[in-house]
Amino acid sequence: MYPSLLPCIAVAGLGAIGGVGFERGPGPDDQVPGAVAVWTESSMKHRGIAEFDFALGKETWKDVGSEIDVLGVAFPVEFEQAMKFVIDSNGDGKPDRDIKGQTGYVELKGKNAAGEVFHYGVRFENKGERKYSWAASGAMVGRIGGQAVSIIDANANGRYDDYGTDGLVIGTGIGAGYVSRVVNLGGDLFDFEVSADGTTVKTRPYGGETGTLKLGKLGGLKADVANAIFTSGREIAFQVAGETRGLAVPVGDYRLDSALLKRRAESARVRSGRMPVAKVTAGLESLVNWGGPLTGEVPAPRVHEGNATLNPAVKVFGQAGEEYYDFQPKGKVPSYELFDANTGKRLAKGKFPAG
Ligand SMILES: [Ca+2]
Ligand SMILES: [Ca+2]
Repeated sequence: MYPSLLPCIAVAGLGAIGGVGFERGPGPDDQVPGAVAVWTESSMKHRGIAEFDFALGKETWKDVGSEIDVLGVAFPVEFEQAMKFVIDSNGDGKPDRDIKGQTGYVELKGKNAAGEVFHYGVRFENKGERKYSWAASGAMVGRIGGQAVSIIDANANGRYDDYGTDGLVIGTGIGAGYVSRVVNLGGDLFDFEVSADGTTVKTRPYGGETGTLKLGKLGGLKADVANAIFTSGREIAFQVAGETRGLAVPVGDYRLDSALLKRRAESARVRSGRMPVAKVTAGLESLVNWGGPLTGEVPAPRVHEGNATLNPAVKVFGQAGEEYYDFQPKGKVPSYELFDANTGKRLAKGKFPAG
């Protein structure tokens, strides 16, 4: 049996898409909006993460040049070998840390424009001779409303207040959503504000109407859902993977922003594709059924004596219209069966071209 994350994909040349499953039913008890909502302030502290394993919705990797710049502070870099450089991690003019090989990690220390000391974890990936990229490898962490909260500078600009972009992990899992104007802490919704330097978070009970957003089990695919983020507008986002009973969210239209599927060393990403928005209405549950059966679409496949020639630009869709892409590792690809979209007759089977 082929052990791929996405074991088999039915391919239709003209593309038939599976149905879309949205159901509504009674939701959990409605929150009663509080008459007075008072902000509560929580302090957060940087924690460097040498073994970074958060699943982020999106993240920015920047090139390592002759320095790394965080918040306007330059941390000089000097290459000693094709795959080795030294970095001045505290800006005192002396290189103090070696980075070599495929990956590396360092915690930087500097002073921001206000003269306050900041710490900033950075991870590196080798991209060739004398070429490395870096991304944030730390989080501002604290406890809010009884929950562990981690905020990650996912776009590597030194700030933690990029709503809808920077990473937010609630609880102890690895699945990150985005920093959001409204968050769910232990089942209750709160307005959420984070300072640019990430040291202060303010919350107060959310006073608007709420419903439940529930992502069903990933149908037919042998993979763990590392994260699944739905967004409503640019600044409201919820990570719903692992929320098997659904998650209370403000009413609104929710769009699948991204999800990451993992199985051992294999992974695939998911984006909304043709999935319609999930409408969450007051007091009700909006259920999104996703996953297999998957349908692939290839432009003009050719079949000759049972051998199919497929354009590698295949698009793979799930039952809600969600699109699967970025299959890793590159060489490992799903198998397929090619059907005539008009007659349903199987024309060929095989594996997708690598790449
Ligand atoms: Ca130094
Ligand atoms: Ca940021």
